[in-house]
This record gives sequence, structure tokens and C-alpha cells, in this order.
Amino acid sequence: MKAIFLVGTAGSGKSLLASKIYDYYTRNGAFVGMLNLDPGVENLPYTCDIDVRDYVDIATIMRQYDLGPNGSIIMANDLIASKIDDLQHEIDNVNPDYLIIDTPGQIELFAYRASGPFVIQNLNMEQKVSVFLHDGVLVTTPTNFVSIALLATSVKLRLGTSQINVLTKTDLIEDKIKTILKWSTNMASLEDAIAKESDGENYTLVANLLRGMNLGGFAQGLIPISSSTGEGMINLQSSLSRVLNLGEEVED
Ligand SMILES: Nc1nc2c(ncn2[C@@H]2O[C@H](COP(=O)(O)OP(=O)(O)OP(=O)(O)O)[C@@H](O)[C@H]2O)c(=O)[nH]1
Ligand SMILES: [Mg+2]
Repeated sequence: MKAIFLVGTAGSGKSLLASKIYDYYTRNGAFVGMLNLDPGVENLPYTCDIDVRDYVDIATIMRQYDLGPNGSIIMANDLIASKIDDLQHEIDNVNPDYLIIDTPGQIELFAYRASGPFVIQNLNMEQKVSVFLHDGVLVTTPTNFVSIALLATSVKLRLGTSQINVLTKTDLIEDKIKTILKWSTNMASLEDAIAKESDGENYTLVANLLRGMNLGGFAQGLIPISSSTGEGMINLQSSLSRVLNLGEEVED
């Protein structure tokens, strides 16, 4: 069993992409399981096989511990780790080829508190990969692009998995895609764009950070995708195959 974790900022398109990856693999004959790890979500665009909401309920936590909405969301995220044996048991019962894992919208709670990394590291899987979603509508300015790239790098550090970086919602940013993809592979073009946008102090900071990230291998580009039109799904699938199956494509 191979696990694909979808991570990214709130509203970046994780849940919708989870449903599209499900469709893609299923059409190609693979058996796919869906795990929802977001205790706060109300509606999902797919049917869960395993759902953390069966174990952690935000309304009950609010009542039981007399917490407000933020406190109960933090507590709910923290409690996920304590349910790992139940989750693993259900996952093993379903036993899919691929398990797609939709993570909570509050990425700072999932990635930076103990629970998210614990779950990722302790689920028993043959292979694990995370897909970080760079929200297309957020990364249209150089400064925002760098901010999200730094977040992606920091999340990779926290989660300790291989990471595939995708640019989402390309159907909404058609006139910007070329520029954003250039920033993602050509650090000099990004440095130039930052120089035009920011003051000297910020430029020096960003230029040095970018050089470090470049050395660390960030400049491998983003895979542009749209969950609305299906554009780029083949490229994402190839990239997932390279990481998970050592290059072997899913059988037709
Ligand atoms: N046009 C367009 N809209 C998209 C795309 N992907 C997601 N959306 C929309 O963006 C909104 C957020 O998508 P979700 O899939 O719920 O994002 P999420 O990251 O799961 O959100 P949270 O779990 O709340 O953090 C929804 O209204 C989606 O329909 C896309 O590729 N194109
Ligand atoms: Mg979601």
C-alpha cells in the first residue's frame, strides 16, 4: 500500500484534488482508498473509506472541554495522533493499492504541532509521498510566491517525506502561469522580480533564502494542474509514479 498525503494552505484545493486523483487511479484500474484527516470539514467532494471525524468530533470537544472554536480545532488536531491504531486498523481492513490522505486546512496545526508528523511517520505503509499544493490564486506576485515556497520547504522539513510540488487552479490564472513556472525553475528571474517589488532589506533576505533553497533542490519546478479542467493530471500521475513505483505507470 502506498500513501499520498495532500498538504497545502487553507482552500488551496486539497480535497478536490484528492477526488481527482481517486478518479484518475480508479479509471486506470487501481484500488484506491480515501482517508479524511480533517476533523473540521463539513462536506467533502468524495466518499471516505476512513474518516477521522468518526473518532474526533469538534462539537463534542467544544462542549466537553468548554472550548471556543479555535481551541477545539487545535485540540481535535492534537487528538488525531491518539487514534492512530484505530485508523491503521481500518486502513488495513480496506487494504487499497493507494491510500489518498486529505489533511486539515489549518496546515500550521497539522504540520507544526506534534500530531501530523507523528501520523505521517507512524502509519505503516510501503511508500509515502506528500503533494504540496501551491494555491494558484495566492502565488501570483513574486513575494507571495516566495512566501508559499518557504512554507512548502518548511513543511517538507517537518513531515520528512518526499514532496511533489504542484501549482493549483491553473484554470483561474491562465495569463500568469508562464511567469510563475519560470519563477519556480529559474531563480535569477525570481530574484529580478523580487528586486522590482521589494525594498533593499527584503531583497537581500529573499535573495539569500532563494540561493539556499536552490542549493537544497527547490528549483525543480511546480507541476501545473487544474482540478476543474483536469489539465496536468497526467504529469502529476507520472511524478507520483516516479516516487512511489520507481517509474512504473499504473496499468490500464
Ligand atoms: N477553478 C478552480 N477551483 C478550484 C480548483 N481546485 C479547487 N478549487 C476550488 O477551491 C475551493 C477550495 O477547494 P478545496 O478542495 O475545498 O480546498 P482545500 O485545500 O481542501 O480546503 P480546506 O480543506 O478548507 O483547507 C473550492 O471551492 C474548490 O471548488 C481548481 O483547480 N480550479
Ligand atoms: Mg479540504
